[in-house]
Amino acid sequence: TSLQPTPEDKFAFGLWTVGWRERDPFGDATRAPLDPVRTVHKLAELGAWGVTFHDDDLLAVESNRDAAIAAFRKALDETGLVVPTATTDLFKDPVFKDGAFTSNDRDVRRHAMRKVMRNIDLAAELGAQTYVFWGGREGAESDAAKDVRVALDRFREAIDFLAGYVKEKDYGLRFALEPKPNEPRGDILLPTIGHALGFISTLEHADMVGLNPEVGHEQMAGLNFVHGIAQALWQGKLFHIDLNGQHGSRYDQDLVFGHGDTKSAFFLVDLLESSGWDGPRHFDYKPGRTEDAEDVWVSAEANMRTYLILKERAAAFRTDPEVQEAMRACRIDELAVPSIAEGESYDSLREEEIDLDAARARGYHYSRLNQLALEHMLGKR
Ligand code: ASC
Ligand code: MN
Ligand code: MN
Ligand code: MN
Repeated sequence: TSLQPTPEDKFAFGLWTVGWRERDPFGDATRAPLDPVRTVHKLAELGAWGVTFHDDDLLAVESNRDAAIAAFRKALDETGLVVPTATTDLFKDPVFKDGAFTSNDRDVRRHAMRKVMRNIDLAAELGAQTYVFWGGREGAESDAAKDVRVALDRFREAIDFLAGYVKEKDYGLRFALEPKPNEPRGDILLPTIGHALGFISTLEHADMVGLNPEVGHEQMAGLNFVHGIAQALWQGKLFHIDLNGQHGSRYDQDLVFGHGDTKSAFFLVDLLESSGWDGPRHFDYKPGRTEDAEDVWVSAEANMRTYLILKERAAAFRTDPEVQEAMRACRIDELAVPSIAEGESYDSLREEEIDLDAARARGYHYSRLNQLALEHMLGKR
């Protein structure tokens, strides 16, 4: 298979990913600002399909909003790159230090909603289908500082209000909430996929709100990202995805896709591909602090190469007759059989008996299957 990405692969990058200047709590930026126009051209050259942005990302080198948007549009027209998704920066400005939709300061909450509305107008104009909400500052460092139940009231109020705005304008956008457990706040509201799914079920416009889970964010919470994505798919709530890499529960590393827990990345690609996911393969990573202006593009390419390699490896795994035989030996197909037959009575279940000793003794043979997966992943088969 070719490792040359094409637009059919639907690879997308945020302007803030390749454009990340690598500031961290201990050091200043190591790279110069990147012109969004250059990013669009460079991504198209590398075979990407889409580009995404926070409102403020567009202003990286041009502070006049209209001029910045005009230049960005021109680059999109010249390259054919699409804008599948957009989002609002509700975290950088010190005004959001106590949150945006959940700041204790009502004026700040109203300002945040105005900021989102303005960028939703632009997102719709550029043809975006998904609008992401990452509530990085919605949280607290002290349990005394924030009444979480009231904060969730305000969070819900904001999402309902903005969803109503999209419906009134008939923009056809869907919202995708992005969970993260902590950083920059000590504790962030809607910390995991599960919390966010629960929150969505309480919304007035729940039909148009789903998730944008990020690999590293679930892994920071010690959770299995593949299981989280499977449940989001199962509930029809996977609206978008942020692919990157992470090594366990530590600060948010935003590594290149596959450069963290590679085995989880293999099973993630296997899940996305076998479930028929046809949304963007959106990378939300940060080129390392050590990387120079040219390395940035090597790292961007690495995300796409990793995905394509894992896609090929996952397909080889699925189609290998030995794997299929091993899966049958594990009785994976048996899980698809409903536990209760159609029309079966309570009595018929009650009267049945199982050979408990045989069931206790029977193995499930997962070691063989797991090793087959590993060998396919490592290219040994
Ligand atoms: C987003 C998003 C994140 C954050 C982060 C900002 O929009 O998906 O994970 O912002 O990338 O640095
Ligand atoms: Mn992250
Ligand atoms: Mn993200
Ligand atoms: Mn991120």
